[in-house]
Amino acid sequence: MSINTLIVSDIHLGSHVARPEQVLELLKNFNYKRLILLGDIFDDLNFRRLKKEHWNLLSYIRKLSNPGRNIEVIWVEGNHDEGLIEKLSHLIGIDAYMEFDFTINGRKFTAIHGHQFDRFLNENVIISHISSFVYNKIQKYDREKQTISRFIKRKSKGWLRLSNKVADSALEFARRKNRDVVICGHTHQALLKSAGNLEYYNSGCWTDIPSTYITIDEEANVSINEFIETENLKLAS
Ligand SMILES: [Mn+2]
Repeated sequence: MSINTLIVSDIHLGSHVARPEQVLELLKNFNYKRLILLGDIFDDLNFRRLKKEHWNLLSYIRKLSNPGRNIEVIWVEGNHDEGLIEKLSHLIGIDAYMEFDFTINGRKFTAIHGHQFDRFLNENVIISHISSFVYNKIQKYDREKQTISRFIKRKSKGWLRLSNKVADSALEFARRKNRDVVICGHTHQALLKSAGNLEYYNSGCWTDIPSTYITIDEEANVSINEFIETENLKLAS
């Protein structure tokens, strides 16, 4: 299927719940002119945690960025891959940004990871590290269906409040920047919110099932999609 832009965020390579094979399948499923990796592509700076499948995905992304492919590959920095950009962007061969502006069919987009709008995270880094540690532990013991961690995420009022707060701040950011659409990741919660003519989309994450991603067509229509695994991949894994 041909689209203009494909956006994925929060892959968290190196973590136990990363799904590099599924991301790779997604990247191969579409034809696109632009790929935006919208932050938290890596879980942390410890590369020893990267397995073969994680490196396979990185080397595919590197191939995509070959000039002959005519695909613009963009990496927008997230809070988990903070500090990695300088070291890695040339190794993987892609351009890195704090925020990235683009226009499709006259519609002005901005893509930013979203932790900038998360005051709780910024002001309480330690508390948030502890809670994400607990969340990761739960996910680790519940890898198959991830029912427990998804239940916690769905039921947690704090999480929904955060997800909404990031949306509102991002919409305000887009208004000040005079953009039409703002796209974020970070909250791990796929979401669409609008305010007047402005639209906010969150691409969700790849550490939960179903994993989600964003597509933008040539008319600048945006959609949030759930990834559906093919039988082939299910049999192989
Ligand atoms: Mn993040």
